[in-house]
Amino acid sequence: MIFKRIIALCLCACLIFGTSGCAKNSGADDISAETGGEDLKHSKLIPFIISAALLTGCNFGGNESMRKYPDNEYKELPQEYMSACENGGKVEKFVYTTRDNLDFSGNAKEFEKYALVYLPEGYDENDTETRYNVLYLMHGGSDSPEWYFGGEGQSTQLKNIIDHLIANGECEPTIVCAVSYYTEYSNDATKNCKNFYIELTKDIIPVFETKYHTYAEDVTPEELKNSRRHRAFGGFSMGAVTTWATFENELDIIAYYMPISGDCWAKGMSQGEANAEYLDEKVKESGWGPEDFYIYSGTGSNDIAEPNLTPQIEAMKKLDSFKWCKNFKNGNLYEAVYEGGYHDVNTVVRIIYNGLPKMFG
Ligand code: FER
Repeated sequence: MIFKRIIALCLCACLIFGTSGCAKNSGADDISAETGGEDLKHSKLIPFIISAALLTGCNFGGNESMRKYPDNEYKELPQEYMSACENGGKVEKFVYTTRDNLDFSGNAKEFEKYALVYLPEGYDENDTETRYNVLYLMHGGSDSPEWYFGGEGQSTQLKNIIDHLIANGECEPTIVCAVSYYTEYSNDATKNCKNFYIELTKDIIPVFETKYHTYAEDVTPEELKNSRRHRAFGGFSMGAVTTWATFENELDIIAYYMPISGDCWAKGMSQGEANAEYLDEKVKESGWGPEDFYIYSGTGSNDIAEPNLTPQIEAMKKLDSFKWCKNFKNGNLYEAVYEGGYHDVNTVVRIIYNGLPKMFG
């Protein structure tokens, strides 16, 4: 890859130094105006341009991955994506041990919990070479991982949609881990959502990413950081509240976020400006910059959370850490709106259908 880049750079250098007018031009419009009579000279450059593009893998995004950049704009979900896909993945249970992570007495009782895991078609536990992106996904109030994936061996609309996205090459094969913030020690959703990131990082990720073949080659903090662009967190309603809380705390190891139909509650519900400012401060404290993370948010136009979420996103647009964009090539923040959508699964599957292809890499 590096070798190819060096050749490509040499070709680009030939291209630049061989074209007399380019250095003087300041903008695309100027270039086309000034080079109007130089068709012949430019036709000689075409093979160079093509070979440079081929050698760089047509990747002008600037990082080593072959990341695609589809436009962020809301697209309607094709009807056929809702029914079963010929080459589908499977859903299984992942069992892990956790405890009251806020009980520092030393007596916190351990107990078992599970997540429902979507594994893409072709996932082979014995193939340790192939690596997969991972999306951790949180349900809404009084629900469970079943809300997304039904249960072990089951198929749901969401599973079908992800199967189709992967089968059609619209997103890379991705593992989806549907988690829950409910625990044996607390049913206080607000408190659980705020603190779920602790369970995620202490009890889930180290075990989950040892068992499943994510991009983390091991689960040391350093390796989780190296693989952060292959890790996402998303959720619906209280799951979105959890997503914002995870964003506040886990930028080191998670680069992509998909909060659906729910605002940040760090400064209280429906406090868009205060929460936006708080999130901006958290980004600055983290040391990461606007190029280091992406937020693909979404909601329905009739969704009860829309009047909470949209003003927060509007406030975020005005702050340094966030850059609204129609394409993640140019920024890190977007909110998709499903016209006519309510606070329900129909909105959620459509936002995930739109959001997942923008994640990773
Ligand atoms: C919101 C975030 C979360 C919201 C509702 C919720 C109406 C969740 C409520 C619940 O599950 O009780 O912005 O707006």
